[in-house]
Amino acid sequence: MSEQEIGNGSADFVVVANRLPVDLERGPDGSQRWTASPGGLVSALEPFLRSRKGAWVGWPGVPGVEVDPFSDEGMVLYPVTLTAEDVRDYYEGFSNATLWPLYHDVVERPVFDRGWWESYVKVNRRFAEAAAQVAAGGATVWVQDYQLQLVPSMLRELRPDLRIGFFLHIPFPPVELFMQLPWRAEIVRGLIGADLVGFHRPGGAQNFLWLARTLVGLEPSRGAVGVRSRPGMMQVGNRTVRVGAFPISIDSAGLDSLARSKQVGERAAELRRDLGNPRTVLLGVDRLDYTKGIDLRLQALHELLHEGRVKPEDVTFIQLATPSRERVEHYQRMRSDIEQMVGRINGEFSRVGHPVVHYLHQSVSRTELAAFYSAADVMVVTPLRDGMNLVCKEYVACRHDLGGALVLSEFAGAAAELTSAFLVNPHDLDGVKNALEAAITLDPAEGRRRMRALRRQVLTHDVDRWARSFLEALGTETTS
Ligand code: GDG
Repeated sequence: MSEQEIGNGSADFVVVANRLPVDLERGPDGSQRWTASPGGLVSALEPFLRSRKGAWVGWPGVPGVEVDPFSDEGMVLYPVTLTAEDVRDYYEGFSNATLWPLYHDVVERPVFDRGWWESYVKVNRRFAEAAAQVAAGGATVWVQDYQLQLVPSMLRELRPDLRIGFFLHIPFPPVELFMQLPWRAEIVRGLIGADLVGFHRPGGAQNFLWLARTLVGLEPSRGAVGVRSRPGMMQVGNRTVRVGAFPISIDSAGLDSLARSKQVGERAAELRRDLGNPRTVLLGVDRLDYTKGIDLRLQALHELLHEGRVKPEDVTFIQLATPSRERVEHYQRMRSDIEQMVGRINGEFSRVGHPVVHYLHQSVSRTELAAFYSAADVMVVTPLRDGMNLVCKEYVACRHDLGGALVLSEFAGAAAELTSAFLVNPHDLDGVKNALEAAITLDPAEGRRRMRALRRQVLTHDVDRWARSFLEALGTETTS
């Protein structure tokens, strides 16, 4: 592609997401450099982006910088500029202090602020305009996640020739909660600009269909097939909008092979030695977020230690809590609560040189993370609500030795697939304690049986299958 073509109606396949798959970093001397931030989504979509003329529209992660579109190994990166006010109002405000808590069962109270909403509309329009600019005639555009729910309709207005898909990575809430949103009809109207609206779970798709009927007066298409396994359909003017469930997953084979590597095996053994070879290593891995139930699992551990059901000399609990949204108030409060609980447990139960809880507020490399998963006897995943939760699938993908046990919240989307885990209701503290104790004392043969079943699911349902099934339902050619 020539330099003149970059960003100008040249891409056959466009991903629109809040963030670009690369971050712009600025040095103290004002210099700029790009660093890759590869996540599951990036690796799943890369083959599609590179095999056709692909483009990715997103924010480079730094406020107030204007960067021209550029080409990176066959893919166009199209940066969208956000000012410091946009970051405060559209991103930290409406996206993360209104929509995030509202869509996660109002675990925290959502803030409804008219100024934030205006910013959300304005920034969504900017993303839609960028996508309209870069997409070729008849291109497929795939819009990602809750920050960009108005983009489908805005983009359709600008470019009726495009095929538009939307996928929501977080739960779509029960209708009673969604109805609290002052701008509920606008959001639904934004989403129905897509040809296909995808959710992790059929329940989310059903809620959305009901709201589209109730708030916007849409009728299901004749012959709609329901949303259990095939997309449901609605008539929007002379268009059909399909709605369905597409549970996301991970690069299962890639992680399996990383976990089998000598480097990861040795590092996992070293980690256990460093911990003093405890009988049981428990592990939590989460963005530090109030939806993840980190406090609940600490409380469960605290009570088990108190009751003597778990001996401090036998267990070590590692909580890796990756820094997240540190400027949002809910997150600051939660961080100090969790750190206080860690201090309390360690104060009461640790010995010199042997803390019971190892709390890491930092992020580690993918290889190090695979070693943590490989070293852990019990993986503890207790969100109050989670769209899917990839961490539990990653743990399973790393356990080629069929070791380890998974304690998993029923309120993670993944629970529908990982039925051989110890499933818990995170609101039921006694239930969480019982599950932790059962996982700690699990008979190895039973553990292997459970892990084999979990691996069968995770290894056959990977992120590539997810992307293909979404794009096929959207009617996009996926063989290349
Ligand atoms: C949203 C939805 C849905 C974490 N710490 C480190 C690290 N991670 C990686 C994990 C995992 C990812 O971050 C977290 O993904 P989750 O799915 O668990 O959670 P969210 O960030 O909330 O994601 C969620 C997802 O979107 C996809 O649709 O499943 O429900 O909330 O991949 O491994 N990775 C590395 N170092 C860390 O310290 N390298």
